[in-house]
Amino acid sequence: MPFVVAFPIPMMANLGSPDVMELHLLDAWSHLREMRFLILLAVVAACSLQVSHAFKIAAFNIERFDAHKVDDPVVLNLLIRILRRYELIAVQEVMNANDTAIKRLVEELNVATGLPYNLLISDHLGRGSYREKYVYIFREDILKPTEWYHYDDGCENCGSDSFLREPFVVRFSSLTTGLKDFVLATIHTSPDYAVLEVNALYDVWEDAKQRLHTENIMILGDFNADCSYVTARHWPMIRLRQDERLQWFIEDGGDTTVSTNNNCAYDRFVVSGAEFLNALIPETAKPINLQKEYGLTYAEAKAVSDHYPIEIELRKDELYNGQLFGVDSSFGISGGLSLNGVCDCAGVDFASCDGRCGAYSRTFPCSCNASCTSYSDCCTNYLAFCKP
Ligand SMILES: [Ca+2]
Ligand SMILES: [Ca+2]
Repeated sequence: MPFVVAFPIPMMANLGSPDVMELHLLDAWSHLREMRFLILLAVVAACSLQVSHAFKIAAFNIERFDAHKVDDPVVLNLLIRILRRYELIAVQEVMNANDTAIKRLVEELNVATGLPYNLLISDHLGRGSYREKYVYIFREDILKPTEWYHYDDGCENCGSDSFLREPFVVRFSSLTTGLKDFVLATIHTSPDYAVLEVNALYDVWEDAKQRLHTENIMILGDFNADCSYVTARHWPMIRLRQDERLQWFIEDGGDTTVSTNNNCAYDRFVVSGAEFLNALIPETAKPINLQKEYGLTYAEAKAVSDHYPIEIELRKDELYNGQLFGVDSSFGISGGLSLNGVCDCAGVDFASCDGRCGAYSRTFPCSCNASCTSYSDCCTNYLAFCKP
């Protein structure tokens, strides 16, 4: 039950010196009041249980999320109003190596809602010193993460890995939705290599199906899949877009950016599996325009993020019996370390950018990262392979 109520006890000492009879009457009256209060509470709780079945998943790039956002009471309040719409949120761009800011956000969310949200946190991901974490925030009373891993995207020390921030894959067990078991894989692509990384998400999908023995998979997050990063001419070369078993939910004409100067559908849901697709209510998929939804100025919305959250609703379990998961697991679950081990780089051609976009090291003879053009140290085939 999402309710915790303290009953005020009448202070007998303040009632003067009533005789025994009066005391019994007062006692009975007070019990009657408590009973009526309890019945009222039960009715309210039952009603709230019925309407609490709506189940929404969100993906939200909270631009450079760190302590300065939870320290700002206006931004914190807005973040809580946004997050409380959802049962499950995949957050991108969590900056700090220590998780104090994101934990504080979820603690404040729990105080505001009276609900037990918990969080599952990825490794600190990136190729250089700039790193980000993925975080799943979820209602622990109705959702349980049962398996998780970082996608193994190749060898970072050879420059042959495929993602700047490899996807963090989590399987959830869900009580209140018709779909009881599903997998989410969240991503924040490198804008410089969005075409290649969105294409490589196809391999993440194939790998997840094999590892987890399910087709019910949603890839969600900031794909950077629009405007200058992914253009109409790129779609034919992106397997994730071409395979008809995968359905895309935020349309190309959508706008997931706070900026009023552009109209970019960077953030997406991509879903496979007949059961998952049947469980979704397609018309509920949309970005939440923060300015319109919360009556904010551009500056107020921008203080929260440069992205809008995107959301989608899952059908409820019509036969849900009110069962809840226990909430005794630790607060702030570590998702462990990325699987990238040190590789021997056998067979890797360090003079080529084929399969090595983003590669940079002082020990490499040439570079395949976006700044190689400014430093004039690109491998000769950089443009051909990395800027399709
Ligand atoms: Ca990587
Ligand atoms: Ca916009």
